[in-house]
Amino acid sequence: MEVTLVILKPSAVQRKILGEVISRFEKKGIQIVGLKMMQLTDETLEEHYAHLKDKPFFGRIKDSMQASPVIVMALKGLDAVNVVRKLTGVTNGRDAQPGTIRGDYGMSVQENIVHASDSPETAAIELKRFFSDNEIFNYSSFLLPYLYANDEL
Ligand code: IDP
Ligand code: MG
Repeated sequence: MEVTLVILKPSAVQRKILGEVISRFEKKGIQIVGLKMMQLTDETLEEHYAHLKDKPFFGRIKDSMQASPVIVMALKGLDAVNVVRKLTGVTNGRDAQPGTIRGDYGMSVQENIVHASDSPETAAIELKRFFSDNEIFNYSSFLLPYLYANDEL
């Protein structure tokens, strides 16, 4: 099973759609193994969005991610990284497929509701960035036999 990182951005917090977005992951069969609210710092964002630091809009992204606290979540499932990216949709909310979170809830590239790790390697680094080991839980999911066949696990 993989664990991946999702951030519910200020665009989700302010628009009061946290419950709906979290519910989508739950209904898909993804297990929530970590969840907390936090105010992101400049330092964390400069690390998290290092691949964008030379872009002219980098300052705006940082401001946007600090406009309110965010919710960070650790989500577990088979191929969770890929599954969660698919549920999230492409970066630009106007291009994202209807049925995806960005496709259903957003009109913007920047204000696009969620962050999701883009590979297992990135997920491992990002989970460490936002969670300490004792904030990620290992607990039985009693639905497992109804979520997966034995040979998938
Ligand atoms: P991703 O979130 O789909 O993985 P990235 O390219 O990693 O997309 O960009 C990280 C975040 O930076 C995006 O989710 C979006 O909020 C913001 N961003 C990316 N490109 C732009 C842009 O061209 N204008 C404004 N914000 C952008
Ligand atoms: Mg990205």
